[in-house]
Amino acid sequence: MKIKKILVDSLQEAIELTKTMYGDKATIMSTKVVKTKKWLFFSTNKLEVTIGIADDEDFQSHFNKEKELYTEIEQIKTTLKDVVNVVKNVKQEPPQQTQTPKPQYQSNDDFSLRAMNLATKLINMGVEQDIAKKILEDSCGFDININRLDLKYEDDYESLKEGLSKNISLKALDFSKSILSILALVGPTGVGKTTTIAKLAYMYKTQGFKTGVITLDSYRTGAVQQLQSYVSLLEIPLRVADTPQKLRECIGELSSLDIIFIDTAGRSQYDSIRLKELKHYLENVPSLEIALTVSTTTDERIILDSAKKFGELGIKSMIFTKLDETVYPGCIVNASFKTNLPISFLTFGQKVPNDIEVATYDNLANILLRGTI
Ligand SMILES: Nc1nc2c(ncn2[C@@H]2O[C@H](COP(=O)(O)OP(=O)(O)OP(=O)(O)O)[C@@H](O)[C@H]2O)c(=O)[nH]1
Ligand SMILES: [Mg+2]
Repeated sequence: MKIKKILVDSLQEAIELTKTMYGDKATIMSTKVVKTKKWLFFSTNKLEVTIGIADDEDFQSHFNKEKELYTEIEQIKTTLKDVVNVVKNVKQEPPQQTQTPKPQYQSNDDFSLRAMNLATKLINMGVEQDIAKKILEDSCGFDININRLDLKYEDDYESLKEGLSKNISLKALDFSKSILSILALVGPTGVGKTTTIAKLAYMYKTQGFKTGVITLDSYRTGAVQQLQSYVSLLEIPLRVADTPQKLRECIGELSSLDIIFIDTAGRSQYDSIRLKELKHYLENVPSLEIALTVSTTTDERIILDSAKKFGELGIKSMIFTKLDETVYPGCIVNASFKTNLPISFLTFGQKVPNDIEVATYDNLANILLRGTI
């Protein structure tokens, strides 16, 4: 912008002059009264007017800026229209299905609240979600009043028993007082085979069966003495067999009994040579039933591996020990469900002969609901 100063007599003159000289580009910026010498000592008052004259570029850039502003406003208008359209379309579209999968037991959709509480208890006890769901479905019936699956009975205990009975099988060993039965316990080391044999021999003795024990664990230091101390206390005959042939002889010696329990040395499920050796002992033994003994304190994957490897011996049921030492008895249900092997006995302490029970849906439901038999 250029600045010019002019002297005029009045503001009116200044306005007219400015317009004539510079046109619309000029504006009066300020005025002030000044004295001018006219002749010798005479002076007159004049109005000094400061005029601002805009450059062409100023106009151009001003014009350009305005133009840009208008373009920007137009763009904003278009964007707003688009946004309004999108919002309208969203409103018209049917509500989209949520992608988040429904948590299995946190929805009221399928099960009643108390049914879901039961599922939560099972899961907290270590039962796998899918297995818990299966058991729950069988513990429930459809209640038309609430339009949901609800527990079949008033209390969760009875309902759970029903659910368990549909999914887990039990093996009640039908020992007879007229025919000789033989039960061998096999399994990994230290799971409680010997202790359980002593408990079993006594339990059936008190039920009127004539019981005896044969141990194949002759080489481990103290193994025979351990069993001897139990059976002599219980007045039960004990034999030691260190070869398959000797085993047959021992069975012959005890053939007048009703039940013979065979204790085996613990061996790793991954030691195929020792498993074969054991198989050699047990094959062709008449009326033989083999039970896999596993501890509930063992990792479930190891229990499943044991079931697979000892399965080659022809196991027919599972005995779960050391229930007193776990807070996750759900592994019993998981293992039995996955292997399809029935459960025969449960042990829950070191005391011989007391801490053992025949597996029932009652004691399983108790363990799962109350954590104790
Ligand atoms: N807490 C608890 N301990 C048990 C139970 N059953 C056995 N035990 C203990 O587990 C330990 C091992 O028991 P054993 O009967 O010797 O085990 P095993 O399977 O015969 O062992 P190996 O012959 O070495 O393979 C002992 O200290 C037993 O008292 C049970 O139900 N609960
Ligand atoms: Mg033993």
